[in-house]
Amino acid sequence: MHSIPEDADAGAQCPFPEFPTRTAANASSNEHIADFFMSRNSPNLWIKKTQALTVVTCPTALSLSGRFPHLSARSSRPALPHQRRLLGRLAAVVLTTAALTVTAVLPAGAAPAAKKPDPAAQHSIRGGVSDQNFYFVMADRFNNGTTTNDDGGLGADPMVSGFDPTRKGFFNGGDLKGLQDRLDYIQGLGTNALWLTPSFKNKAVQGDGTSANSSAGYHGYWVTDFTQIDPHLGTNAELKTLIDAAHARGMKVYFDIITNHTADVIQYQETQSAPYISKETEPYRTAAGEVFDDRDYAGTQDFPALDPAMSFPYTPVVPAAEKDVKVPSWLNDPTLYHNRGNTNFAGEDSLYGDFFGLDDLFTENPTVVNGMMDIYKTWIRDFGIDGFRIDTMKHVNDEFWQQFGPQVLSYAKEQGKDEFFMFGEVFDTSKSITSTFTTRNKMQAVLDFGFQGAARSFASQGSKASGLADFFNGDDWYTDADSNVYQLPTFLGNHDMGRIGTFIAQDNVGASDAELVERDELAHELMYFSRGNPVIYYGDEQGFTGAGGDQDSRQTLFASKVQEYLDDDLLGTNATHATDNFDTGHPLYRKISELAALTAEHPTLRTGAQQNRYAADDAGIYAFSRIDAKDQREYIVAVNNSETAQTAAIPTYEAKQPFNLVYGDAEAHAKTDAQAKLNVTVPPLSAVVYEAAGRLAKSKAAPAVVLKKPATAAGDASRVKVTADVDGTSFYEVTFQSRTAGGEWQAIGTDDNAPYQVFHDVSPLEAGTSVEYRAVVLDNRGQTSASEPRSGVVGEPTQPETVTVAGSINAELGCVEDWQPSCEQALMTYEPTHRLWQLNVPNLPAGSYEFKAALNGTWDENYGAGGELDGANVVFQHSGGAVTFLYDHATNVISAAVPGQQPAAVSVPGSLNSELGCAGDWMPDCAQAQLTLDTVDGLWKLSVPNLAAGSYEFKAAINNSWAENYGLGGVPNGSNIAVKHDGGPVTFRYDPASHLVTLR
Ligand SMILES: [Ca+2]
Ligand SMILES: [Ca+2]
Ligand SMILES: [Ca+2]
Ligand SMILES: [Ca+2]
Repeated sequence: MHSIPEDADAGAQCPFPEFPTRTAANASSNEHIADFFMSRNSPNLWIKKTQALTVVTCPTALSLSGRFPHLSARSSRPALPHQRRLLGRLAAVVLTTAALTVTAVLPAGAAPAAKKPDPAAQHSIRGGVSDQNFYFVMADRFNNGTTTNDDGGLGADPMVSGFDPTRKGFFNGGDLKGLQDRLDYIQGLGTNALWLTPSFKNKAVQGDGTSANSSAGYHGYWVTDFTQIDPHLGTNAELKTLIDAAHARGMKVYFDIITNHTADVIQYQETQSAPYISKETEPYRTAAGEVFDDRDYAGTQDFPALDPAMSFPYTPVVPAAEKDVKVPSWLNDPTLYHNRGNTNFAGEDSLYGDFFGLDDLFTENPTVVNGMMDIYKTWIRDFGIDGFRIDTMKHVNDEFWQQFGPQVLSYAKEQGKDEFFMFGEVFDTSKSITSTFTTRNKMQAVLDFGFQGAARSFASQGSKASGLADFFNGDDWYTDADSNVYQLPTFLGNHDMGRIGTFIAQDNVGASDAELVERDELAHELMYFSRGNPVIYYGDEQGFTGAGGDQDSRQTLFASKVQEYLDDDLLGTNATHATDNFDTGHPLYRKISELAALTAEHPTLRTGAQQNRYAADDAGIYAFSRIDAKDQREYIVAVNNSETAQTAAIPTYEAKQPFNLVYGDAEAHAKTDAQAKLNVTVPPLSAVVYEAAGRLAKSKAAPAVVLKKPATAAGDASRVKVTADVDGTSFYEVTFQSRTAGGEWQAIGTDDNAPYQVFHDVSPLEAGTSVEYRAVVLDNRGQTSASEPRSGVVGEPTQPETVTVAGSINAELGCVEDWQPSCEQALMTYEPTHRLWQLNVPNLPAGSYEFKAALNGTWDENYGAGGELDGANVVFQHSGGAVTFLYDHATNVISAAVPGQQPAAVSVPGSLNSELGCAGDWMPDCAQAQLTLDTVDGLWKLSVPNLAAGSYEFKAAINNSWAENYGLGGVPNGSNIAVKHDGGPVTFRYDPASHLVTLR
């Protein structure tokens, strides 16, 4: 982010030295003009040669002719000695484009001129809700309010009723009345939002009819009747009573709903096992037998008539006894389902396949879209439901959500539900994927699976604290005009993946119960103090654990008779599942209540802007600020995942600001130093929170802002990454706008933390379309400043023929001489999977090197520091050994990376693991997925003699766990790396310098 305008002339003088100056923080206003140099790109922009950046804007641009000739790369290197010293000294923000606006040239200390703020400037929104404390509860497993409904009115046979309290896969007896009886207990946790697992009438038992291979619909995900509460759980009237009782206490009630599938009722005439048949193999046909593509109709109100016998790859058949089992009755029409067989959870079948046999609805068909909207609108109207958690969102097409989201929301608002809130289950940790649903697909929020992974790594696995900083830095993927990351529900475990208590026990075998509880508390502290709406999975407050996910993580709070639960070791208590566990004195219950109360007292900790502040490179302190845009009182949260006390000097917004402790075991009072750093000591495995005694000083003037080159986001050609460099240290909110040729400026979204960026959804635009961007900064006095516009192009850039690392390293690489753009030994290799160019040098002698990226073998097109065309040389100090050069043609940035200490193990967990002979997929600790270190070139390699043809996804995992992992582009916790393999041999190579996994 820091670079220097190239070719600045240190000796030049501003012709108008009396023109007012604007200084950055810590710079005085009476400097000599000779201390300034002029930017080549902005002839009326002058930059001061000191540590703190000072900018002078001259009213008239100097003529550039003759003064700054277009220097070739050859003549621009080596950099002049004085320039090089300058490069070292200056820690300045990039200011490379055109002149600053008038608001940015106010003299320091002068009263700001009354100037109309730029109307584009916005506050970062807090849409949907950002103050909910969810309690996520499975009604069958919470409290048995009455035994009269235990068998659901279906009689004594468990294989018919589904009721068997000795089996974890059957109804255990809990119900809505039981929930209502225990509202005090739930509210005592600070809960203000109750999220019920699906509660509609289910197919009571599914399976092959044998006791061993059957289970019951106790979890609610096998719906037959979408209009009725399951009789095991109660009645519609009891639901109404429960909702009214919750509302009377100020608690909302959320329903867990499903639109992807119904119970498994449809069978296929041709097969029992039902392998997936692709649309390419067997396209859909109309009732008249004509081939059509359903995608052509998705999102419209049209759809061809279909015929069960003609239209599908499998012939759907409904057993006579179940012909009318589904309600509403339109659901009994088998042509309203995809009928292609079972999903393998990848590619097309992820949308069209049956989820473990469950009947997958034809969600491209408007009959299904409208039918589903009607079902759920009715529950809003008749019961006053406050919102929905939406199951299996990833398995339903985009066009469905683009209708369902806005239409159901506006209906709820018509019903007076002003805060109605919907969030989807998108089981994925890649923000590029999960954020699609809140941007392109117009939904309000998704469950934050990424947070779950990052929080577990931190609190349970002792991973490096910088992993959390990396994780939160990606939050900007969610920023758009009507939603952002602040409204995502966050969680630590759930009914599918397993409980946080289980993960902590598994990750810390042999640790004391006290340590396990401390780690559990640390995870909750991180969840309550960081952005999002925290979700408590019922039973976590009693230290529940369990052998794993799914049925093993669905224990009852009432006394259990399930053998697998009775031997669970609960954290923080000697209690077992043999007795009720509604203990409000349990340490975790008390901790969660305390966190909820504290954040209610200090709402900024829940809704304030969150700014990364500090992260240790190892286990240790991760710190962040929370600050309310209006209140302007900063909080510092510091969490420590190491087993010893840690101290850090944490950057804040303001120097000499007193802070008071509001949470944790630390000094009661502290004060930031002259560099605005707060010295904080955090005890092992715990959290500390400080609140500033005063408000942030008002900004004197809105700071200068410059856009970086907008570039296609790594791994997602439908998003353009737009980043603004803001020259200042106060609290700012940056609104981004875009327009295409002839169009009006449109708001993309507003970011309230550095780095200031958005990932603009350009999916409606053709590749090659030019989009213009601008950024407007709003400071805490309501003043604004705007960047000059800068253009980006939609889609992947056309890659050059070749890229060479041309520089003073070339002779060492075996080239004839240095600075040789045509040298073969300096050619980089294009890695199509990552869309990056890479050159791995196993052993480069120690020294100081300079280089640039030269394209197509000549200097005609070359990029230097900061990805600037004809820019300054990149300087690289090397202590000897392996180095990897990387060039990204989307940003034109070339960089050098060196490996740290070699890890003990590297593996490629992914969907290919079972093909490699692992027990399952996505197994970082699988023996067959391990790479070995090739000491010749310092790369880790795994050669697979014959990998079956297919589409695979994987990542690199370090030391057999997910705690440290790298995805697309070598990004920590990044997106999965996707490849299509034609079959045959393949070698996976992991480079510990760039963290890229490449295939050969
Ligand atoms: Ca019951
Ligand atoms: Ca589906
Ligand atoms: Ca949105
Ligand atoms: Ca940001």
